[in-house]
Amino acid sequence: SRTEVAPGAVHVPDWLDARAQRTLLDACRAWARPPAGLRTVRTPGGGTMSARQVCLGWHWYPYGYARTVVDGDGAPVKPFPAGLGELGRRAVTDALGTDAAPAGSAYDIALINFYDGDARMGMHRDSDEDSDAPVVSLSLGDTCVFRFGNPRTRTRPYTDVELRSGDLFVFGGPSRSAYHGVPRVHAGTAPPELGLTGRLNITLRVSGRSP
Ligand code: MD5
Ligand code: FE
Repeated sequence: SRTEVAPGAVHVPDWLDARAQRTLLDACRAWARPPAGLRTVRTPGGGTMSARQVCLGWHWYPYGYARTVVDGDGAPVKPFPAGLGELGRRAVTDALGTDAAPAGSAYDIALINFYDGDARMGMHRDSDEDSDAPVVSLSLGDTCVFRFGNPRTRTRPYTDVELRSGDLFVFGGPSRSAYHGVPRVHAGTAPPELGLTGRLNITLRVSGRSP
């Protein structure tokens, strides 16, 4: 099934089967190891993001992209694997159709966010990429409430959607610039056989930068 939550914003529940979820989780665990591993993100205002993060391809920091972990151990960011680019193109094709998928090896950033039971993500827009290509979001582990807002304000109107392990969400077209956040994670709801405590979200993005 496939639900268009807003123009260009499509939720595909259960897009990754149990085996694909396991493979992706194992890969995330390897990417999370140092150097350039999982880190806590600090915002310029002195805040701390409760979701911890690891980046592939380009390193995101508040607010820009770099090739090294400028706000962590200073190591070069791990490479973006070609397999994730293919997964991203397949995701966009399934959610939005062939015409919406960016060409060739366009996907070159993966941001992996780890949420424990108390983690949240406040309402924000993703605007540090120099590209309006669709963002691909994959969820593993605990169910969360994903809040999909609007392009104008941090506040209502918004739609709350439950994202479960294996779900795909693609944000293209006018929805690429909508406010969004994760107001809550339902601890202990991950599929037991996955062996994950908490939630992982993988986003695939196009930097729009030259290598
Ligand atoms: C998450 N991550 O569940 C979300 C999924 C982030 C972030 O928000 O910035 O790492 S990605 C949701 C997203 C991306 C781009 C556009 C829109 C939503 N949107 O227009 O709603 O950890
Ligand atoms: Fe975001």
